[in-house]
Amino acid sequence: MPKKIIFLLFAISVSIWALPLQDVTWTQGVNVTISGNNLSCLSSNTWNSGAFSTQFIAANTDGFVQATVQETNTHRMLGLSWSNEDAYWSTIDYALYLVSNAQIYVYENGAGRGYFTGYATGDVVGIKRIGSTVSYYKNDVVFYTSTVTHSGILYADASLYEYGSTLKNVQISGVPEISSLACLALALGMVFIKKRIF
Ligand SMILES: [Ca+2]
Repeated sequence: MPKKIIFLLFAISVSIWALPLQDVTWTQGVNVTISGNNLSCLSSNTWNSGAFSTQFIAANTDGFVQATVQETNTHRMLGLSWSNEDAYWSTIDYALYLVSNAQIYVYENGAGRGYFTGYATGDVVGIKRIGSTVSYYKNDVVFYTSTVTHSGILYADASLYEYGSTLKNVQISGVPEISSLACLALALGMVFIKKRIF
């Protein structure tokens, strides 16, 4: 294969897997108000409110989901899951649990991993996957690394408890998308190949 074609195919493959940070688009909302990338709970003191992201972190790809804390006196979980079983807290594969006493716990598929740190309004909290290792962070500082590895696709998953509890400005990284650069490379490649053949 000509070197130019190899280069173009390489450029296309790199561009298709660009991994920008983007706002989560929520779907499968249950008892929540969805406003942009924000969630607000409509249930009253029951774990029957949640939503799931349309985007996902690609398999074998580094990525994260994070939110900016608003209130410090409610219960809600933000996490990563490979599927959306329901809106309940215990079906989130990797859940960062913001508790009403301003403490952060971690739960994974319903199994408690413990208490790790406090939180305040304005903190950015999230879960990231590097390689196959999943860890939890606050303001870019990791406070717990999971012993359960995962290398497949992962979606943002959320569950909220009290009426009015929120998950704000939820963002995700590691999402595959075809960028404009990929489209340009693809167009140039098509022109180049056409000239070579015809
Ligand atoms: Ca769920």
